[in-house]
Amino acid sequence: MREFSMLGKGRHRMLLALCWLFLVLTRSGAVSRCVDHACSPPIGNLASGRTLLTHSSCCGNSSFHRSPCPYPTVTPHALCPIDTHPPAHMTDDPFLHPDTWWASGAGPTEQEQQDEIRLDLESHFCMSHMVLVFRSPRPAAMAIDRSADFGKTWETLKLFAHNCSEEFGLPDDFTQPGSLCTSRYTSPTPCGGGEVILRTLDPFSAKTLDPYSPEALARLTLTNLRIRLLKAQSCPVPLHPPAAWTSPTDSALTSTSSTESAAPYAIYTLLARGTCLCHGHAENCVAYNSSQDTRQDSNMVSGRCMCAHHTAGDHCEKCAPLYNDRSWRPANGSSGESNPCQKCQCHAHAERCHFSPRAWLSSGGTSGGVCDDCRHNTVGRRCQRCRHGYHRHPSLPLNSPHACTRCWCDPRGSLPTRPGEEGPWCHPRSGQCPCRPGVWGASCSHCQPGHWGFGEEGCRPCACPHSCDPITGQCLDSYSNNQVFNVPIGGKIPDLDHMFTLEEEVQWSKELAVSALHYTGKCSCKEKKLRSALDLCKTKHDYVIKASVLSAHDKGSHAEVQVKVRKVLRSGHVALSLGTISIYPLSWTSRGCTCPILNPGMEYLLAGPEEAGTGRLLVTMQSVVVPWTPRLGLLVSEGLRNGCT
Ligand SMILES: [Ca+2]
Repeated sequence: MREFSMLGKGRHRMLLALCWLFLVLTRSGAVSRCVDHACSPPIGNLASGRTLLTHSSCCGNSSFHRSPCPYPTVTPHALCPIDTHPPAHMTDDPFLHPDTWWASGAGPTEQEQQDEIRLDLESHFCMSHMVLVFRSPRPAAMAIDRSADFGKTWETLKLFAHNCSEEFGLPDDFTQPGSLCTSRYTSPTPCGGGEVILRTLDPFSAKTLDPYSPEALARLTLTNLRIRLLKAQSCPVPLHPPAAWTSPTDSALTSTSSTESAAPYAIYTLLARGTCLCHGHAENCVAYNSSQDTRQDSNMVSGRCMCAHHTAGDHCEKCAPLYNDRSWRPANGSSGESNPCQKCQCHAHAERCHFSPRAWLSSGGTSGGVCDDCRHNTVGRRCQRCRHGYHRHPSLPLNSPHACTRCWCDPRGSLPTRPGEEGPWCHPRSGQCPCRPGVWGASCSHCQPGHWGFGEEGCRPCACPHSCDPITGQCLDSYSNNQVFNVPIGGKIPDLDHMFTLEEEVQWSKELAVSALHYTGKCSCKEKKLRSALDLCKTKHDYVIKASVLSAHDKGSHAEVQVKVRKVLRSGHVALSLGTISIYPLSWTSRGCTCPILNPGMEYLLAGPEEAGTGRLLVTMQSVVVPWTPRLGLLVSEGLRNGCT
């Protein structure tokens, strides 16, 4: 069990050579090992390139334990005696400088001699194990401590003592495995080249524990390392010095032993093997801050991770800003899973997102990212909706910066915005504005069919059944007008089936029937006979026309008959021309039927008076309504030409 302590100097050098070879090999890898896999930065000596602090480095003297050295040292170097064995000799290259060492100052007595070596790191690192190679006999009592909070609190990793119960009141881990104290590495022999080795994880844990698990990191992580040399011991005088002690190093030791035997502790090498802390998400680290670049040597283990797997932070301890769709996890060093961070779907409208446990749960454990600061007028967990006052552009994709376009609502036809709202509002998908009553169109810009008077109060319903002039509200009363719809661009075409039901057809034919005036049984008309053209002249009719009856309409208060004028034989104040006009039978109002009878489809000779004021052509009981014949036409034309003058 004590074979470690018996490692010779040659074996120690071989170990260092293997480590160095490993470092060279791992740093020259061209293909990233992080692709779809847990990865780790190269392992190196954390003490390399860094300043070790000791009592002697603050002008070490024998009274350090009465007035401890105030780390970090502030003593001007000029005031100190030249230190021929500075702490840096513990971290120099063991191949280039095989015989350099640090030596502590001498105490009043060997037993009281204490010293301390401290390594302050600028960030969190992981240390797997450390090795001390002593030039002096190894201490009779020693402690190795670490801090993970930059020196605020300390934890002892291991105590070393010849007699654990005597020195520390603890059992020896030889007799009680797992004890904090051990008697390993405490023998004074070998007097030179004796090693002390500390493994941060015990061999069983090192094999079974995922190195990126919280349990492992709790053991491996540190910001400061402290070696307390508590009790020195002298080399037992060899009764028969071994003949093998003839190496140059050993002869150097022997030759200088007389002059430097006062140094109770002397250390060739301090090796703190470790890496920067990256949670399995990086294979390289760079200097923690730029000021370090100037004094960084090639063997130095830097502290800031170059993160892969969409992680971020000095230690890849969080997800990159846009990759928080699931919570951050360390990689798994046992299975090799990289456990990368997942990108949030923000449709190119956000540059960061955060993880929401609630969103994660509601998605059934598939997505928990919530986009932050959605741009381009979008809102929503995924920036997938348009914000108030904007609506989706009908043709652009959602990830376009112009996917949301501003609502345009006609202020006259739209409902006013509510207090506190900025700008007009429309439906976020369709862009439909909220219209006032009777108003139509996506931007509420015109009246619905059957409404009129677009303005601040919306549009009013037409007074007549179907349609009216959209500006004046005047009823458009012909059948044909009903069929003309002012369909807005982008508006909805009115439901024609609805507008013209069978019922309407029935109503129309009934109107025709009632007003067509062929209910001869209802009214007994004493029709005026036309015996000669003189009859026309006698009565002094205002108008005499040849016309065919197109239709007749019951207007409630009166009847209106549409005729097509074929020939104007005489006209009064109203200028008549060929074409469709209306004539008004008066007898409908007074008698409920119209005499003389005007049958649609028939062609008549019509003569009657004009209504004063309106200029309407009237049909009275004195009117002439005679079915037209060519002979009659000839007769009347001739009579009017000759007799009515
Ligand atoms: Ca050295």
